[in-house]
Amino acid sequence: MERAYYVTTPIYYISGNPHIGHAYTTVVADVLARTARTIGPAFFLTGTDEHGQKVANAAAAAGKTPQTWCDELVPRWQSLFAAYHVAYDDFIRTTQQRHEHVVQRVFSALRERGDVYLGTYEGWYCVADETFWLESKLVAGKCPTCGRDVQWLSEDDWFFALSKYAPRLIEHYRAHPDWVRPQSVYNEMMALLEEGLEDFSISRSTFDWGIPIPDGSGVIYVWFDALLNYITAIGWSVDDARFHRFWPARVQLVGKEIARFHTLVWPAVLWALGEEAPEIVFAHGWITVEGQKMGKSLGNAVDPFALADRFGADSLRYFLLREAPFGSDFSYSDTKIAQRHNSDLGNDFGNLVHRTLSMLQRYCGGIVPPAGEAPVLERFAGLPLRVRNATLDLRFRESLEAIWELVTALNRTIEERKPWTLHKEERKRELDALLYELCEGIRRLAVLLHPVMPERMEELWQRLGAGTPIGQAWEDAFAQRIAPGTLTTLREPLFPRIDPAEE
Ligand code: ME8
Repeated sequence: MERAYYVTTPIYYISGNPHIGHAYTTVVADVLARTARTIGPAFFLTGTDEHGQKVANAAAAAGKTPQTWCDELVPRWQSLFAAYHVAYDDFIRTTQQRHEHVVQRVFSALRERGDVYLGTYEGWYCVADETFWLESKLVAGKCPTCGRDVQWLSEDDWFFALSKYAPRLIEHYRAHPDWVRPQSVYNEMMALLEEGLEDFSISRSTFDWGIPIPDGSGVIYVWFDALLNYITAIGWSVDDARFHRFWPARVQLVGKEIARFHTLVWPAVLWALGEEAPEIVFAHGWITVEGQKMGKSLGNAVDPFALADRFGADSLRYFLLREAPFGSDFSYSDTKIAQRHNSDLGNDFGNLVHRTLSMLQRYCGGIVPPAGEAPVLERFAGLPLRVRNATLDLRFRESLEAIWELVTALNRTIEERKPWTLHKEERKRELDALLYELCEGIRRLAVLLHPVMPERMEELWQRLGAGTPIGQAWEDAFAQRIAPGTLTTLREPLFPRIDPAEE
C-alpha cells in the first residue's frame, strides 16, 4: 500500500471561540493536502485539545461541566473550518475514547520501559500556556510567552525521561538540518538542546480534567495527552497497517510558540515508543496586531466568521498564503486584505476571466471556438511542476507568484493581440485561436488555484462548462484541454470589488 502524505495541524484548545490564527494553520494544511492529493493519497488531520486546566477554567467560568462545554464548542470549530472550505480527513477530539485508551496504553508502556517514572516536581507553571518554566526563563517573574503570572507547584508527579534522549536529538538535528523549519526555529531549538534538557512532569493531581493515569491517581498532563493525537488518530497500536501507511507524518504544522513541544519533546516520545520522528515540523509565524500575537486572551482576536462574510473565504485563503513568506510573522489589517483582494483577485485574475467570457459571448455566442496556436500556454507548459514543487516545499508565496506570471501573460496577450481589432478586421482564425487560448488558460489557472480557492475555482469551471478535475494530476488536467463547442456562461465577477474604507 502506497504511503500517504500525512499532514497535521495543532489541535486547538477550546477555551473560547476560534480566531483567524486558527483558520490560518488549518487552511495551510488544507492547501497542502489538496495539492498532495493530485499526485497520490493524502491524509489531513485536525482537531481539538479538550483537557487541562485552561479548558476546565473556561468551562467553570461559564457554569458548565468541561465535557458539556467542549461538546457545545466543537461544532463552532468545525463550522469555522467548513466556512473556510477546509476538507480535513479526520477531526480528533482528545475526549474521544479512541484517543484516551491509547494515551493510557502509551503511559503504561513507557512506565514499563522506565521512560516514565515517579518523582517530585517543584516549579513555576503558567496556566494559560499549560507550560512549566525554569526560574531562569521567567521575565520579571512572569511567563516569558504571555507575560502572565505563574504559579508555584509542588507535587509528586510522573516524569518523562526527556534528558535521556538529548544526545539522540542532537544527532537527529545534525543529520536532518531541514527537519525543523524555518531555519530560525531550527537554530533556536538547537540552542535549547545545547543548553541541556530536563525530564518533565507528565501528571497532575491538583485537578481532574484529563485522562486518568492507569492504576494510579491524578491525570495525564495535557501536553503529553495532546501530542499523542497525531498517532492515536491513525491507529497506533490498534491498526498497524493503517498506522504505517501514514506515519511518519510528512509535515506537521505548528505556530512557532509551540515548536519546543513538537521538536524537542515529541520526537523523544516517539522514539521511546519505537517510532520515527516526523519528517518535517514547520513552525510558522504569527498573525500580529500592533506587533503582538493575535490571541483569544489578549483581546485582539479577529472574528473569522465575520471576515469570511465580508471578503469571501477563498479570498482570505489567498491573502493568508500570499501576504508573507511562510514562516514569517505578518500584521493583520482589513485594508491590506481589501487591497490584495481588489488588486490580485479583482483586477488581475477576475478581470482576465470576465473579459475572456464577455468576449466569448460577444464574438462567439459563448461557445468555445476551435483551437489554434497557443504560444503563451506553450511557454507555461512547465508550470504545474513548478507550482507543485513550491507548494509542497511550503513556499506558498512563490507558488502563487509563479501562477500570477501566467495571469499577467494572458492579460498582456489580450492587450497585444487586440481581439476587438481581429473581430473588426474579420480575422476569424486568429480571433478563434486567441479566445481558445484564453479559455484554456483560465481553465488551467483554475486547476492550479483550486487548492487555494476551491469554491471559487469550482464556480469558474462551471462557468467554463468544463469538467472538475479535482484530485487529478495537474499534468493530466492540462493535457485534457477544453473542447471546442463547449458552452460558457457569463455571470457576475468572481471577486467583486470591496471598498477598503468600509468597516
Ligand atoms: O497551543 N497567528 O492550542 P491553541 C498564527 N492545544 N497562528 C496562530 C495564531 C496567530 N496569532 N494564534 C493561534 C495549543 N494560531 C495546543 C496545541 S498540539 C498537540 C496542542 C494557531 O488553541 C497556531 O497554529 O493555543 C498555533 O500554534 C495554534 O493556533 C495554537 O492553538
